[in-house]
Amino acid sequence: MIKAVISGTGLYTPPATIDNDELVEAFNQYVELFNADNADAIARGEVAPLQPSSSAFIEKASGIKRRHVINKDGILDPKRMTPYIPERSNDEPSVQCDMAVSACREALAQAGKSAQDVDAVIVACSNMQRAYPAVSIEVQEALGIDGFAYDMNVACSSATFGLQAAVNSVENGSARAVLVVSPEICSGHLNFRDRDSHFIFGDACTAILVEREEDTRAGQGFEILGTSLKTKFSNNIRNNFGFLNRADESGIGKPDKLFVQQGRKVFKEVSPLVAETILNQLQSLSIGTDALRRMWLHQANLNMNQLIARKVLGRDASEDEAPVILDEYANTSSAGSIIAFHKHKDDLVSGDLGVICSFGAGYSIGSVVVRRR
Ligand code: CO8
Repeated sequence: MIKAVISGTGLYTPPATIDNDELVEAFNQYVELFNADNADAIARGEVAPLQPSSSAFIEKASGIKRRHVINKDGILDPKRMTPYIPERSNDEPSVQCDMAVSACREALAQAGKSAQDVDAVIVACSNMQRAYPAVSIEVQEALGIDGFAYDMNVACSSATFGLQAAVNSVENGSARAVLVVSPEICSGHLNFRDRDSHFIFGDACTAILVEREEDTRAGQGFEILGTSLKTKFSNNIRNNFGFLNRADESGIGKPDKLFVQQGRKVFKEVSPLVAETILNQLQSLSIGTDALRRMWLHQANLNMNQLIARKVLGRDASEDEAPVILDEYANTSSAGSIIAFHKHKDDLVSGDLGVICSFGAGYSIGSVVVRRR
């Protein structure tokens, strides 16, 4: 039987960063402008005045300190509050393709492989920058891979669901090696005018190379012991942007065409589901929680991760056991748990066990148990 392993990972981090103070300053300028422009209506009680945001709240409620973004100026302009990412001609690589190629090259280099060793590319992320042709096929072409490619979207769990698809392709013999790549431009769908969520997201791209064990060096990478996927419908994280928007002009420009969430409900409902999914999976693999060396959790909220880790371990987890990258990256949707894995995997020794776990919109949860070879 063919066994699949993770032999390399890569990360593209946009160079521009926005810290909480900068973001809050721009937001509060927007609030002042809005309240001044609407002073009469506010005085008549027809419009509610907007409230300022605060860096202290953001860090305490989420653990986020800064985020990397594709474009900083557009987001920080209080009259715009949207990244400025110029359209490219059809002859140029798309922005997501550029990010993906960079992350994939690092994953290939880490594994000591070239494009000729790979048969498939899965672009798995929350938003595709166009309807078609598939971004994955563009990435396949840019890397020079002779094989097949497809896009998939399971929001925050896209990368872990993509991992399962890659494992399936490798283990059923339809591909020798598969790249799973997650170019997340979350700033493109974040409402920077919404006080409840303007601080949540950042941009990044991860790549994972999944290969046949027989094609790798002894001791290289991570065995995949099992994947466990779970979905349960919820409207608590929703974005109504889509190709039918133009068929009803009354909805164009409404805030529901961007990211909207009931953050507190998400926190309460998703945390126990995630802990249960991980615990059930470990039990089915006959792995005790005391054998777990590390959890690379989805990076949305620090308090949420600490709660989930506590529910799994039955005690507080150290940062070594559940590493945090959201302070630096904020929530990068499906890339988050893979960034944590990419940055915090090399110190594990042969036999160490860990779980990569994503959770978010859908709801969707993807859990992948791995063992250092
Ligand atoms: N500044 C100051 N005060 C604020 C701010 C702010 N910016 N925002 C809210 N407040 C105030 C509120 O008004 C409220 O005041 P009061 O108590 O007087 O009513 C108080 O702070 C508390 O507000 P909340 O209850 O909203 O605050 P929480 O403690 O719940 O924290 C969080 C809000 C941080 C959003 C938190 O609920 C959270 O992180 N929840 C989990 C969310 C989560 O995991 N979501 C998953 C995200 S989805 C995903 O990962 C991928 C989706 C697909 C990607 C899409 C790409 C764009």
